[in-house]
Amino acid sequence: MFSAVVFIACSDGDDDPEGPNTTPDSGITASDDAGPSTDAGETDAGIASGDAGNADSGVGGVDAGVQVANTAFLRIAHVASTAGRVDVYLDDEATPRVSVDAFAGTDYVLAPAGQRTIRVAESGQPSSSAVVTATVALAENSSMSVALYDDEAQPTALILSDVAPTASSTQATWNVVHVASEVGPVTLTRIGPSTNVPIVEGVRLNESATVAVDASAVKVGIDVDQDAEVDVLFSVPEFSPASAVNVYVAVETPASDAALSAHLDDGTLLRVPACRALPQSSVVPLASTMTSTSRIAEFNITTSLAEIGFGDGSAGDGDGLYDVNDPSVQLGGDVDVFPREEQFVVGEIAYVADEATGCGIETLGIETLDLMDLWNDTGAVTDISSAGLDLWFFGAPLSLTFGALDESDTVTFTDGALSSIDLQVEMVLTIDYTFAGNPTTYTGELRIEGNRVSLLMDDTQLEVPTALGIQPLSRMVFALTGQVDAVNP
Ligand SMILES: [Ca+2]
Ligand SMILES: [Ca+2]
Ligand SMILES: [Ca+2]
Ligand SMILES: [Ca+2]
Repeated sequence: MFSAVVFIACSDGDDDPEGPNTTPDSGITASDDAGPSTDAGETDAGIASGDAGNADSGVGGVDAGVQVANTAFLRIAHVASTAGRVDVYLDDEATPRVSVDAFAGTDYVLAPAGQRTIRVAESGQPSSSAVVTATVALAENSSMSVALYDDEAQPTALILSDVAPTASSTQATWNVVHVASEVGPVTLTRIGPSTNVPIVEGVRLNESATVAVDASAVKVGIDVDQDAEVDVLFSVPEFSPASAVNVYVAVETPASDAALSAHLDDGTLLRVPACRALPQSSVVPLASTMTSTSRIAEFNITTSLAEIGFGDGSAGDGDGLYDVNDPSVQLGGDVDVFPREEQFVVGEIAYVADEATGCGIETLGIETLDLMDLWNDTGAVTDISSAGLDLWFFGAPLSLTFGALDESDTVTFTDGALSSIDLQVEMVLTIDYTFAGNPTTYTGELRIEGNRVSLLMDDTQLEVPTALGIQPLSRMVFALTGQVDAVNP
């Protein structure tokens, strides 16, 4: 259903209030006739003393519905990007009733019922410098909102009657208000999870429509050009059940896509940013910044340790080999185990984004994992050097391999930005110390949690065959950790 808007203010700075004769049908005018109490005594009584507490914060406002004779309730929603903080004056009062920042709202303040003039001036300016002037007929006990919005780069006011919430344990009442100047009728649709459901259809500029919507967080699409295709998506958070919320569809200057702001019943104005499109590419580079204490160690056959921070950090520096029992002692010559030092390239993952909207929290399966930059045996430079491991392990046939992905390996986007990678695959180091087909395998894992990457192994093998005979044991440790640069947790 549609509720008519009361009055659109002039934005020309004209102090002469224009009559509310542009109102198509308000239901307010009639009430106004019954509430003629505009005499000075009532205007002042009990009102002035209450404003100071409300003036700056919007907290400490009054609850609409608490009936005070000859009084109405008024609040401000400021979604005009062309105005900063403003003072809002009533009639000829020298002190502003309330002050409010751009993209903020106020709780209700009391105002005397009757025909009132509202003047909006830049913060600190007198009412005579008002940039917006509007008249409003305040019926006794009515609850009204003054919405400041941009109209052709000028702040303008729309005054509307607030709706009462419907009692519901699961739904909130949305009053969708179109204040996006130069935008035609808008249609709001609830997106998914399984089907899309219209919320309001064809709401025109300066009109509003009231509807009950699930109070839980919902994805909302707005069609701004009447082609039945959603143009902008929003992730609207949970509202309190049985609350009434003014949902403003506005545009900011310079022109942006439609923006949503929700004026909650506690006076808070909640900005709901538009969702971002996911990157065109569904490939995420795993380039990671590793900690300098990341290390690989073998405790028994080679008793050797290599650590990224060892050496002078220059290209080709020796990260090993040091005595695993006394790292101050270098065993033999320099071995460059980590040619890229802390700046690992690792590889990349790819995901399928077909169903993603870039709105809210979305988790997508990882389809492929490519770790060719972490280690490979082609002779190319990799994060862990194949040549370095060969030098370390006697030139024995050696490989570092990784297991397959499964359905629990995912990427998570929060409003279209990569916020987490959750990935775990097996990591196996195979070394044939006999050069004759008797491989020893050590097992660990590659794990990414959020933005933290780790290569972890602590595996002890017994009776290890080597070219010099059976060794009783070999303990292999990988302890490499870092952060994946592409993830913003
Ligand atoms: Ca469209
Ligand atoms: Ca180093
Ligand atoms: Ca190095
Ligand atoms: Ca896995």
